[in-house]
Amino acid sequence: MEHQERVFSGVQPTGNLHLGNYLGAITKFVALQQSHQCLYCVVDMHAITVWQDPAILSHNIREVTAAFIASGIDPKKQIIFNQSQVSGHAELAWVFNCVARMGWLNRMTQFKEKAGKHRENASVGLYAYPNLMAADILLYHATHVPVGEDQKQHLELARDIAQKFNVDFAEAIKAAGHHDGIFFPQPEPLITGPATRVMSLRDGSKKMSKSDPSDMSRITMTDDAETIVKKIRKAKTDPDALPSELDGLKDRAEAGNLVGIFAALNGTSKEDVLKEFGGKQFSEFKPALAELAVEKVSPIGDEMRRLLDDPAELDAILKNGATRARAIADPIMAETKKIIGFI
Ligand code: AQP
Repeated sequence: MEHQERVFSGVQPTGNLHLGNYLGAITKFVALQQSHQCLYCVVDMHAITVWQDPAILSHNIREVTAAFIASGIDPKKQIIFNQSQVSGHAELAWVFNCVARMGWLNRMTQFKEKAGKHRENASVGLYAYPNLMAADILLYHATHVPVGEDQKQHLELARDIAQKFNVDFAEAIKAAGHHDGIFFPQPEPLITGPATRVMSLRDGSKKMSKSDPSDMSRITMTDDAETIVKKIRKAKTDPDALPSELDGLKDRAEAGNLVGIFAALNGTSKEDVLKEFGGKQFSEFKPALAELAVEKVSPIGDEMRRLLDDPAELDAILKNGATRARAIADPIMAETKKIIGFI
C-alpha cells in the first residue's frame, strides 16, 4: 500500500518564539502548504518535560498558534492543533516506549545538553521525549517533517522506531493487508535552506534558543522594530569586511550566521548575499539586515498581537484542528492496537 505524502511538524509552546524557530521551521511550514496536506502541532506535551507555569503555558499555546497563522498558514486548509487534545499522541508514545531501546535514547545529544549535570533530576518525560516525537509524526503516517538541524537526530530515531515496529510485527502487518510489510512509513526530514541552524547573536557557537538567559541573544517574533534594530546593531561580529566568496566565512561563525539570516529572510542564498555585500563592512551590512528583519518580522508580530486579543477565536481554531487531526489519527491508532494484539 502506497503512503500518501503528508507533512507533520511541531513547535513547543515554551515562550520566546524566535527567528531560529521562524526561519528553521515555520517558513518551511508555510511553503509546504501549497503542495501537501499538512498538520502543524503546538506540542504542549513536549513542553511539560520541563516545568511550565500553567497560566503562562496557556498563553504560550495561543502564542504559537497565532505565530503559525500570522506567518501565513491557513487554518482552514491545513490542520493547526495542540497535541494534548489528541490522545493518540500519548497512546502511541507508550507503544514506542516499548519499541525503542534504552541504548538508542542514551545516544540523544539533546537530552544530554538539556539535562546537563542534573541528569538524575531530569524528568522521565525529557528522556523519553524522542519517543513522543516519533509518535507525533507516525500517528498520522506523515512522510515529510520540516525541522531545524537540531532535530535531525530525533528524526533518525523516529525512522528507526518505524522500522523496528514494522519488523517486530511483520506477520500481523501483512495479515492486516499491508502486503509490502510497511505499516509506519519512514519519515523524511526536510532540513533545507541557508538558516537550518540560526546561531545566538551573542555567541556564534551556540544556537539561538528560547531558553538562553540573554534576551539579546535572539530576535523574538514579537520584538518591536526598535528592539530588532538594537539587537542586530549589538550582535557580535569580527572586525573584518564581509568576504565575496562562501569560503571566506569559514571560521567566522558570527559573520556566517548574519549572512545566513539575511539570505533566509530575503529568500536568496548566502552566495547571493555575498555578491551584494562582499567587501563591505558590518557598519553597512547590519543596517541593511536590520531593515530587512523589521520588514519581515514586524508585520508578523503585529498580526500575532491582533490574534492574541481574541483568545476564544484561537481556542476555536485549535479545537477544530484537533477534531480534524483525530479523524486521521484514530483509525491509525485503532489499527496499531489491532496489529499489536490488543482487543
Ligand atoms: N536556532 C535554530 N535555528 C533553526 N531552527 C531552529 N529550531 C529551533 N531552534 C532553531 C527549530 O524550530 C522548531 C521548533 O523548535 P522547538 O519548539 O521544538 O524548540 P527547540 O528545538 O528546543 O528550540 P529552542 O527554541 O532553541 O528551545 P530551547 O531553548 O528549549 O532549546 C524545530 O523544528 C527546531 O528544529
